[in-house]
Amino acid sequence: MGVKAVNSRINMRESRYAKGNPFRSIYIPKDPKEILDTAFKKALRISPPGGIRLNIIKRKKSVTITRIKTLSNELYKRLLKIVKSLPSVDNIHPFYASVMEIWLSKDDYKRYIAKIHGAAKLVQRIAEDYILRIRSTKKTEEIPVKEVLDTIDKLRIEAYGRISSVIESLSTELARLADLIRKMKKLPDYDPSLPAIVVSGPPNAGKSSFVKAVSNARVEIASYPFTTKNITFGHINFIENGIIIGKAQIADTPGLFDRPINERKEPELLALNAIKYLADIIVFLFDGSYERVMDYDEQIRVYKTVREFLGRDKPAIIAINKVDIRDDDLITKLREYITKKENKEYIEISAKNGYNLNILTERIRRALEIS
Ligand SMILES: Nc1nc2c(ncn2[C@@H]2O[C@H](COP(=O)(O)OP(=O)(O)O)[C@@H](O)[C@H]2O)c(=O)[nH]1
Ligand SMILES: [Mg+2]
Repeated sequence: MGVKAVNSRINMRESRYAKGNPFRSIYIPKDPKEILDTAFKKALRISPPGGIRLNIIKRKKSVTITRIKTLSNELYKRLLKIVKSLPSVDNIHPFYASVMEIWLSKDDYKRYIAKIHGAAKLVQRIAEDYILRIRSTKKTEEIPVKEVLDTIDKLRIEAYGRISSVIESLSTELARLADLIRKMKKLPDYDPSLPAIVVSGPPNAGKSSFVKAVSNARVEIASYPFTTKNITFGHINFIENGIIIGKAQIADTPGLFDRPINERKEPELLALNAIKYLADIIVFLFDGSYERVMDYDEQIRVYKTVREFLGRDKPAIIAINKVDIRDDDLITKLREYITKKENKEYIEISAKNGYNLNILTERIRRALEIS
């Protein structure tokens, strides 16, 4: 609608971190069988060399050696690809690194990767060893052809067996990594070059409704708590006189309950990590309605937790939502607390009917120093 950006790099900043979720395009087979099957298929496609000049032993040696080589090369390549595809936890944005630790410690993550790498090298060593042994089988006066062929078969079966068990020994590591990747992929693509607003508050306070109202985020809204289990990003353009003067990303987060950290569920831990590591500012929504799921005291304690995770140097913008179905007693108490105890201003909004949302976005813009 006649809106244009004066400069596509408005309020963008440098970052040492890449844009997006570092686990986005990773695939880890969760079962070693998958890796073995593909490699064996390739190896078994090798057919014995033709030609009548090679004797039966040479033919058997040749095909067996090529199969073992192919098998180990395929496995090596596949395992190394897995190792290389996994980001180094020390180089990814701290948000992703700390969320990862909800499910898998950094040490285990590193150990698993090292074990896969070790397995790749071990497979190659086993293959080389057996290839040498197969090469040195010979027919002699005492050893008839049949026996040589049997030895080659025996060595081949042994090599396949040892190689397979190396791969199978990775079952725990692969399963845990695959599971981790599946969970990590659900995280949003954070853009470190843009400021981030994190919307937080108790369950059912209208966080998703607010994010949906002010951004392009596709979020889920429902009339019961726990709808939002994940973090979703939307983007906001700040517009003045028909011109985009700034951009930000805004995160919808799961609601927080009033309980100690060790009793918090995964969605809450995600929310707290977003507050701690992604937020440049937060918008805290109190639920000021008679339909609230949390009473005054609990809401205040949730607010205090959020403040603690945000750190003192970052601003929190406070709003009381659902004033269209307001509980006056509750709102009076909240107002007392916010203005007297916290010495802060707040704004009454309705995410549902849009009341005061423009003023709230204006406050966000000022807090982000976009002008
Ligand atoms: N009356 C009223 N209902 C609202 C308002 N904001 C959200 N809701 C409703 O409250 C419920 C929870 O909203 P949601 O945005 O999912 O809350 P969240 O759990 O904080 O993300 C939904 O039924 C919304 O339609 C509001 O300002 N006024
Ligand atoms: Mg929600």
